[in-house]
Amino acid sequence: MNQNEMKKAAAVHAVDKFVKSGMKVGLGTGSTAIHAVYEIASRLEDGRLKDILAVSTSYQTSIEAERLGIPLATIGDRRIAGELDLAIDGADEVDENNLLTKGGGGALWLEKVIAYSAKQFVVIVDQSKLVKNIGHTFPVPVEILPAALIPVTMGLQKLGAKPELRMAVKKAGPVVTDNGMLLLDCVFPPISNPSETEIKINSIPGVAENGIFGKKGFRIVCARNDGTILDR
Ligand code: A5P
Repeated sequence: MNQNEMKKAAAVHAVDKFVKSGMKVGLGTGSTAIHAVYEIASRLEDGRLKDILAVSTSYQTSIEAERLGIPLATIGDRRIAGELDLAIDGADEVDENNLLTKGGGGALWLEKVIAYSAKQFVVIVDQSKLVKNIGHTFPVPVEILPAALIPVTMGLQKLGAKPELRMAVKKAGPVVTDNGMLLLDCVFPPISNPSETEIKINSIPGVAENGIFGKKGFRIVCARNDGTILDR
């Protein structure tokens, strides 16, 4: 299997196993999560799923979900009332304790709100995303208030990071997120306690959110290139 086939296999497995009719579902962002969006849309279309109400994590996902006719609400909508049955999303790295780095697509802030508001968070990845320590090979994205660029950079350096402002492609200057913020991609020395680092980063004034997902209890669905699925 090539990488895109693995992404699709993980997404189809997760939708098949975890998405049930009547659920309130968070839809992630990125090249893996979009396969889950397509699978849910196809099941709504042919009747295998009914009465799904979804909350999207980005413009990318909202545009596709709207185009495909998946009913959307916001997390604050009274039918959702701040709690989802399930959220499905990709990740940039997954460690041995099922903790994650996310935000390669820049949507980490709303992704974290949705993931942490879900009774169950299912992470869909291909085998290239499994690592021993997060934050070392793939940088941890940190979403920041534009006016706080310099002090936040200094604060992150004090934590041992090497922050780099994410630059846009097809636009001059930096990436501006869906929330009007900037992103600092931070390479850390191997992170021994991700949950603690997640909190330390967020305590720097001017940080909106960071891409370490250090909450316990995430479910990982990982597709391997031999066609098998690791579900843990
Ligand atoms: C989006 O901001 C990210 O958190 C993605 O979920 C993550 O980068 C994984 O993306 P891919 O599935 O495209 O690798």
